[in-house]
Amino acid sequence: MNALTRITADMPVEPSVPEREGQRRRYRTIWVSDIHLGTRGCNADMLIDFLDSTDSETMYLVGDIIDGWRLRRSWYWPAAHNDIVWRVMKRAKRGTRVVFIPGNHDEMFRQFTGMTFGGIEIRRQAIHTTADGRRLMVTHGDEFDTVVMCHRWLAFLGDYAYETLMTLNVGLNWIRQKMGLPYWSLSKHAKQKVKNAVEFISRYEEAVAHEAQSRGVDGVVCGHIHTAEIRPFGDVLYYNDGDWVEGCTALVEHFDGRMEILHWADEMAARKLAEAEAAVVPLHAVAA
Ligand SMILES: [Mn+2]
Repeated sequence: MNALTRITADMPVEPSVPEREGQRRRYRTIWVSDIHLGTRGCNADMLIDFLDSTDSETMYLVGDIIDGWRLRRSWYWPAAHNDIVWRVMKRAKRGTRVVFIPGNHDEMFRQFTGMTFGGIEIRRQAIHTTADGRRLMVTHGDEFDTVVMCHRWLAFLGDYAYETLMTLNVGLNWIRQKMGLPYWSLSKHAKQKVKNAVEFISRYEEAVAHEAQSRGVDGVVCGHIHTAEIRPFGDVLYYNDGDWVEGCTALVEHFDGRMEILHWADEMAARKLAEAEAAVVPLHAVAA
């Protein structure tokens, strides 16, 4: 029994958390990756909020959307994870072009390359043309682990320590939320402290950009290393849309071709602050 069959069998007609009403921010393109549905580390509530707040003409799911590796070990599929699948399928139904590029954790979908399921196109890679005419190669990016010749990252990612860190991250943020504090990524902070990880990231980015240059494209969009970035390497632009386990980020293209990384934890914190400020009754009103 594969994960795909099981997930579709469990799929409800309606999501457990209904879609939020109201105006959505519109973009030309949205890229998200490394959601890792099926793991406790996935920040599903934040992603649901993001999906309910935005819309786009095209949406790329840049791999590691469903964590098949983890699901095979133990089944973990809460209602919020269904809600995300439901929302993505709903987007496709409403007319967004949804392209799914499987990563290494959801490689079981790679066998369906070239097919379309529920309006979602499955591709191995894609070429995206921006509004200002630039050609970007879109790929998950796990193939560059070996190029970097540094299995440190895999060792780091596959590590028991990393998983423990992810679980701690969820617990810590649960407590922070109860205390009214915004989301803060423990794992992201830890990674910045590990010299090897920092070194790996920069070598990885360089390898990906080098490949893009040799293919004659103007830039590359990938995920995989859970580190959002927009960085030029020579004439090539390297874009990484980040992840929804640590950073909770998405890459977006505005209608004029301008690219931006959205940090959703910050966006949510700013919105909550604005709502709280709006709810405060001015002192003089109380005194009167
Ligand atoms: Mn990956």
